[in-house]
Amino acid sequence: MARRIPVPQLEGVTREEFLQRIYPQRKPVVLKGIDLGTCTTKWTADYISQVGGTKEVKIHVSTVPQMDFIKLCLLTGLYTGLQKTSTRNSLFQSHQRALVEREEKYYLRSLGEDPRKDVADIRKQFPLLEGDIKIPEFFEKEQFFSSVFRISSPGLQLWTHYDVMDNFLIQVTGKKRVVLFSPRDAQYLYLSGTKSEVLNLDNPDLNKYPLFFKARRFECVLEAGDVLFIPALWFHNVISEEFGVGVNVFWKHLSSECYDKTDTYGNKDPTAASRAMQILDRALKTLDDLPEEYRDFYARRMVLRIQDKAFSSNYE
Ligand SMILES: O=C(O)CCC(=O)C(=O)O
Repeated sequence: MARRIPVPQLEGVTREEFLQRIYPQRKPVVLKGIDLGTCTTKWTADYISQVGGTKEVKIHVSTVPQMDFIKLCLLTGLYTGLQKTSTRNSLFQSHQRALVEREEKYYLRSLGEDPRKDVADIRKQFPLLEGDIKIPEFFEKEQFFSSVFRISSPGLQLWTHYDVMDNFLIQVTGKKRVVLFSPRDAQYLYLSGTKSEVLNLDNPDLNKYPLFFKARRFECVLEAGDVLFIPALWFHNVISEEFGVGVNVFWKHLSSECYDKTDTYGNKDPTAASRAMQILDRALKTLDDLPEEYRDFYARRMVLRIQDKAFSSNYE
């Protein structure tokens, strides 16, 4: 079983303390006692239904608590306290009976007006709710990337993934358990793109994922009013212990030109990283010209070069 390391919790941290002491460490931390405005008392399911009820949103529906992309289906409907009131998505309609016969779990992750071009921004998509929440002003305005409204059913688990932006995950109501893994442990997480294939963190299939137990597991429980700082590239897995409403705000850590201009979700690798990955894929393909014995030898030499270059000792 992986070691569980509690994420530090800090009370009443100021902007200066955060920027000078906490941010440079590039480690997750739970900030408690931050003034978030009236949202923590106002944002009940009834209130959100009234204020946001005419807004059409896309909601993920899952027949199992552990969401993955295969068992997931998107429905378009009006948001009324996470009751579906209208559906347009034919995929959903064809699965509707199967879904309602079992227990359904819902997950809302707000999107921009045109998700292919626009980032989510609660100021634009939910102007009537925006006034209730004070986003901690710890970063410069130019660093702002997106603000995402999230609502989830109790028991729902979001797969382990990383984002490329720094993140303030604001738990407005409800309770969530968040498990985090350092970018340094990426090699134990069985990645497929930005996600880990290991869905069941508490009882992983160690025959399939034998190295998973080596990943150091950081953990915290977010209560209403808590803000979790998740540095870019830190993996996170979120289980909603109660029905909960949250907002997460992505901030740029690197200068704007490093990021992929087509990224509206905050999870496309920086352009230099994508280019390097493509070159690596080409290099590996080039090795296909050699017989297996040689391919294996030169692949090992490539691994050694990468290890020498990438695993710097001063970054923990
Ligand atoms: O709180 C959630 O529902 C998910 C949060 C998350 O994945 C994120 O902020 O990137």
